[in-house]
Amino acid sequence: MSASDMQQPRRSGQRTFDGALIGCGFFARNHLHAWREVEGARIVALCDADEARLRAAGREFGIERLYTDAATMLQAERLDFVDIATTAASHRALVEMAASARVAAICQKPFAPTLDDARAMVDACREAGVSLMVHENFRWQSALQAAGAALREGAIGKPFWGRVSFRSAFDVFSGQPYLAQNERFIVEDLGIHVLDIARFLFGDVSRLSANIARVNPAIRGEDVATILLSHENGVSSVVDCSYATRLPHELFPQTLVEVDGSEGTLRLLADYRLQIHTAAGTETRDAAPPALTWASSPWEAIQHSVLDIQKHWVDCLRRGVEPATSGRDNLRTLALVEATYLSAREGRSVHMSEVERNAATLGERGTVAR
Ligand code: NAD
Ligand code: 89V
Repeated sequence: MSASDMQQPRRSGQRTFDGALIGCGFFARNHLHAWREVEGARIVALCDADEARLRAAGREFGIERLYTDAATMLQAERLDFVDIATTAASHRALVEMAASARVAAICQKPFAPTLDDARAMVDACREAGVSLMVHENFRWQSALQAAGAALREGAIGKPFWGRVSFRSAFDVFSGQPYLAQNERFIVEDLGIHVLDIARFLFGDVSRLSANIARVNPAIRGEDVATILLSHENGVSSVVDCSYATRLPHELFPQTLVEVDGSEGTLRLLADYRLQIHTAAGTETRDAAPPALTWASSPWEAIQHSVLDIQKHWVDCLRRGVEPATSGRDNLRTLALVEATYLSAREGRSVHMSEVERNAATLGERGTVAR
């Protein structure tokens, strides 16, 4: 079924879509603030298994229909969509529940713990005829959208090399303590955004090679990753991320970008300065996110991207088209995460066809590309 065949919401026209948010934890507050500013959608109900969190969110955002069980909520409410802001372990069950109720779904990243789960979620929504978007918001940051637009317009000619870099010593564990316990950390949680940006800027990947390491002894997973990507269009790029990098100017949560093209260079520099250099000269402009009344430092760029991806969702629901970061699209970003771990574990480069074909036995067998 194509995106345009997807079931249209129950009522059509310039109307308001009714949604429910599932998971009222650390990040969900950003979704709830943003929903208040998205024209054409409103959150009518909340769900969290933790009753205290649920009631606190209900009070703060003035939402009265509260549920501790998603199945009960889906039966009781007449919803156009659910916005799932729980951690990955619960995503498949919740998305499949929404699909069974023929309700469209937004699902936070990481989409799923495995590619097989993610595929099952995409299939369930396709079979139910409902839209599914992964809340992969980083590419929606204003500075990254500006960089992408400049490349598409040919500002530096044909790109041949790129780097997408996120290096920080920010204490991410204070807001998200579960990250310190995860066996997989930076690639699955943060690298997933940076890899998605590389796909957004340079297109899909045919092959990659990765090194990962743990520097911080107090956490379980890796906190440093360096990944060399060969894109299908011939671009070579480097994705690097670190939570072990102490800099004189802490940049969290900024992603820096370098692109070399046939006619010039593009740099997304610190503090959202977008620089384009060609034979005609050098232009540097401010690509910082517009201010939001509810933004809190240093999260402004991420918070603005939450607003923009949620606006995009409503626009796509209205038009009956597939979102840019649909479940289907995100399978390819998730495959890059899996390929990164496989490459690092086995010390070899990995063809994406190998990961995409052998999801069930990922890491156990496959073609070796040396
Ligand atoms: P959290 O643990 O603070 O909140 C999750 C909430 O979901 C909890 O209150 C929990 O009780 C609830 N929950 C879990 N399973 C449930 C279920 N089956 N039914 C109802 N409620 C359930 O987590 P968080 O830090 O807010 O992260 C949530 C997700 O958001 C994660 O997947 C994380 O990776 C993602 N995240 C994304 C960004 C971003 O920029 N896109 C930033 C931070 C976190
Ligand atoms: O996007 C995330 O999931 C977050 C953060 C941006 C802090 O890494 O964990």
